Amino acid sequence: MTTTIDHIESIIIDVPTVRGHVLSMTTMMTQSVVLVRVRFSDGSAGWGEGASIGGLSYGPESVESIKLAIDSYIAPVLMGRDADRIAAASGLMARAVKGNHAARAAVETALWDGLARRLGVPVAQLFGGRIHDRLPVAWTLASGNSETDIAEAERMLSERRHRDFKLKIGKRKVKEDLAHVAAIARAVGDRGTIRVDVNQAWSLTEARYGVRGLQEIGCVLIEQPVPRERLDGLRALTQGYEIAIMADEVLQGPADAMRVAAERAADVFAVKVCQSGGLMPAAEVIAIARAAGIGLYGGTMLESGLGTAAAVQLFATVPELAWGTELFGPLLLTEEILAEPLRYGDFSVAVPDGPGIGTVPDPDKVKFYRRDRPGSLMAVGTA
Ligand code: MUC
Ligand code: MG
Repeated sequence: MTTTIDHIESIIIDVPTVRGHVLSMTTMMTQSVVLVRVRFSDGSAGWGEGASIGGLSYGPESVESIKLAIDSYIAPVLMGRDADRIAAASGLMARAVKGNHAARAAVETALWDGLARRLGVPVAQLFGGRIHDRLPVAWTLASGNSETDIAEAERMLSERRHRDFKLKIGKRKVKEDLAHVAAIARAVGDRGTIRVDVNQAWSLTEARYGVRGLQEIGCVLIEQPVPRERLDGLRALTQGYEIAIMADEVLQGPADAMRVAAERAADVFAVKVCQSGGLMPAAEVIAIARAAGIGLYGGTMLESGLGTAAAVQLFATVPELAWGTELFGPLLLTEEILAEPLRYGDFSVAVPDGPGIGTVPDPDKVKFYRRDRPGSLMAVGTA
């Protein structure tokens, strides 16, 4: 008998971050994500997550737009459809909803989680089976202050939690950012690696100056230094310097990946499930990178534990993740929302063994952090 999609529920949750997270375009004090629960006709269920960063300041989707797209446009076209035919469901979503990749990713992930649970296997098994039992995890230093960042890096190193550090820059003058990166690189020395994420903030002129300086400091990777529209600029930097240039915001799915690869406009892809439009499109981005000889990095949209677990399932199947991952989302939050948290340690995260994405949210935590709970300040628009 066919198992059908019976019900799709989307829930916005707001969880405070452990400290202010300063990016070039915004400072986050809270991370908001959308949890999606799909119920199927045989009584099974699947969970997924859609995330964005800083409202609409980072990208074209916010949690409010993700929820609206799911409730008003995705759920109606998927209701009653065959739950096991995820490719068909994804096709319906793509036809009914243009763009809105995080919304589609959240639902698609819940469908994979549901299918894997019905089969009694981890999601990784549906993507070829896992190759890695653990994935290396970088940490982002983004307090906005060099001394605080150095103290944080020291703590991460001594706890053996992270040794690869991504610094968020692009908000200050290039020269000030270079001094900031140099101070942290000096403090970390050869105990770890230093990468930066400019989040599109530089013009090509600023980037030329910045990239040369970063290269001299010993930084190993520069993420999205120029705006996503400036593929020519990204290409000039990739081809003009030795240091690795990583594409992030420019990669909104497989078609963009193909364009960047064809132009040889990046050395590395930061692959994000939400930005790609789901686990399968992210797998396609990965396939394009592998075919083009582009390095891979497991990126994050700062998903909570749920979305992070889904990404862990996918990246565990990738033969070579030359630049590791940054799947630290739940560690940036003051509270874990999973019933069984992901296990971090030894500079890495363990791939969960259980069926589906390997974990589920804790219902009490969801109840506590959901925006529509009675008395929530976020619900009345004061966020
Ligand atoms: C980004 O642009 O990569 C990932 C890690 C982090 O701190 O911010 C994000 C977004
Ligand atoms: Mg980035």
